[in-house]
Amino acid sequence: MGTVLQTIEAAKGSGRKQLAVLIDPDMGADQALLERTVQNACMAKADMIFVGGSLLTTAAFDHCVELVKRWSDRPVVLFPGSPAQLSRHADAVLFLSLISGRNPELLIGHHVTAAPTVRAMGLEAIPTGYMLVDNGRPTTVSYVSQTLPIPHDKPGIAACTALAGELLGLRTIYMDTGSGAQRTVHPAMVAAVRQAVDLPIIVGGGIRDTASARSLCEAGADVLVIGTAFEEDPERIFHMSEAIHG
Ligand code: 1GP
Repeated sequence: MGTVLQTIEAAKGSGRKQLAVLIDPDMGADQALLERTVQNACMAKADMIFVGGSLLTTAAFDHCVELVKRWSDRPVVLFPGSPAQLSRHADAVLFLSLISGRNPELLIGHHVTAAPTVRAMGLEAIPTGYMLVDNGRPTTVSYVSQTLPIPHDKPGIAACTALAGELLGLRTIYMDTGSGAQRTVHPAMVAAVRQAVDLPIIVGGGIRDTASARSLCEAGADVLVIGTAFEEDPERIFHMSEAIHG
């Protein structure tokens, strides 16, 4: 079996869209709920499980990742909101650089802090250009990161930003309107980024229905990340998975 990045690239190459279920590490406080969510993700044939969040209110991050790994046979990928969100129980970490923003700590600072730990844990690091996109109101991630998101209706800015990330050697682009967002990234913006770069494109934030999942995939998204919709309605994961996998 190859690395998680190789799996994502192979799926992209064959046109197979992927579903990543995002688990908020605070869910670890309710182990029964966490176990149910992980089991649902596996039964619904989610391709990966992402664990992370921009703001944690509980301290049991490592234990949460350990439980997710124990209960699932899918790759567990960290989507860290801070260098504290690392765990040797995961398979990989999205080594995120917030390229839509101009906060040096999130472009390189936290990476310097986290790099020795990532190496010591033996985690696969997936160099990822993270682009925050405006969804009409501030989200936790825009507030916590103290960065300005890319305007929702400016696909050109997103395309140039993604291209810069590709030229810098990043391996995936993650476009996000933030957890629980009122609207998703506009498919036209995904299409513009698809035109600009050949990297796998991950899209998340506010995906709640099969129609928007399909239109994001058609626009060129390779991986859809869904969290809030499954927390609100766990059954929805089965419909969304079908819509994404076709
Ligand atoms: C947030 O992309 C993720 O960073 C998922 O968002 O919780 O809105 O699905 P949702």
